[in-house]
Amino acid sequence: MSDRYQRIHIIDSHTGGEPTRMVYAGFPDLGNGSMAERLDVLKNQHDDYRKAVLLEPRGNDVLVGALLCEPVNPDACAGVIFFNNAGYLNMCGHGTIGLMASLAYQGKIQAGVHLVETPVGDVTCTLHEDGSVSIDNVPAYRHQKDVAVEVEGLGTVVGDIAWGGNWFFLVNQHFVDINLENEPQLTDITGRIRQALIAQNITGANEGDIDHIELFQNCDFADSQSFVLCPGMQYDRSPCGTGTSAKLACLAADGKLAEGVLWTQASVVGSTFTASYRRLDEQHIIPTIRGTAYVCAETVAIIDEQDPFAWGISV
Ligand code: PYC
Repeated sequence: MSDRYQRIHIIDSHTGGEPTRMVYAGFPDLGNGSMAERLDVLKNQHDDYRKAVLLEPRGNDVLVGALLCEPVNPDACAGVIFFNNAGYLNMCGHGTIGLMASLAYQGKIQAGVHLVETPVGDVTCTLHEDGSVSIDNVPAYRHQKDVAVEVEGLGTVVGDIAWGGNWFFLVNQHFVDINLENEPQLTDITGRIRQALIAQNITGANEGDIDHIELFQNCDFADSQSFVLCPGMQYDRSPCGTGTSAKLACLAADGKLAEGVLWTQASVVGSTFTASYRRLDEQHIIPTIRGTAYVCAETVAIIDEQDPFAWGISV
């Protein structure tokens, strides 16, 4: 008799408040291709697994999933595919820090330098003795400066388009203070900007979807504080690793931050990443993002074939 229950093994962590749900067993075999190829297999053939572990009733809209994969390169410690309530992410900084913390919790890695394969390239991670993690991210760059977009209810909004492992629209204009009390307005403002970018066909290179919007303001406990809207209309509780990378790319392009100088980026909840960069060539930088994740749950998700909501609630 076949078991009516499928089991998915999970470690949950949070990085500066932003959760990462690492799945380390129970997903279907995605083959031996690159992480980009395996992401396509997951997306096109097994998307129900993403929904089962992230959406209600088992998950919630804030969770970011990190599927732990056997790497292609034997020198790498892991491959990873990131996903959220709306679909798939190319790369995820807070999620990579969470992945490292979860692998350390499992005793699979020790303090030191580790290579991780992602769908957009390899990242080098250092697990420090104090448990914090530095990521040397994929190359980041500013694609366009001072792009004007007409936004309903806001008028002309000007921002930069930059790549930090995902596409970002970075806005320095002040609308309302970046603090948690203003979260509904901040989500509304950034959501409108996102809709306007789509409607006005403003994209990253190769028509890349600009699916993350960042607002920045000055801050008394960090170099800058940001509000980051993620693709599924949730805000990032962390300062956003790929978003901080995009920010560094803009600072570097404007000559406002020199190579190797530390930048502290705060999130809307007050958590921080420290960051710096080295120049790769005239246009590209390699950002290094450092933060700490804490493991907060170890669990087995059960998919009961008789449960009408076993694969999540979605439209
Ligand atoms: O840390 O890169 C990041 C990230 C992307 C979306 C949520 N967090």
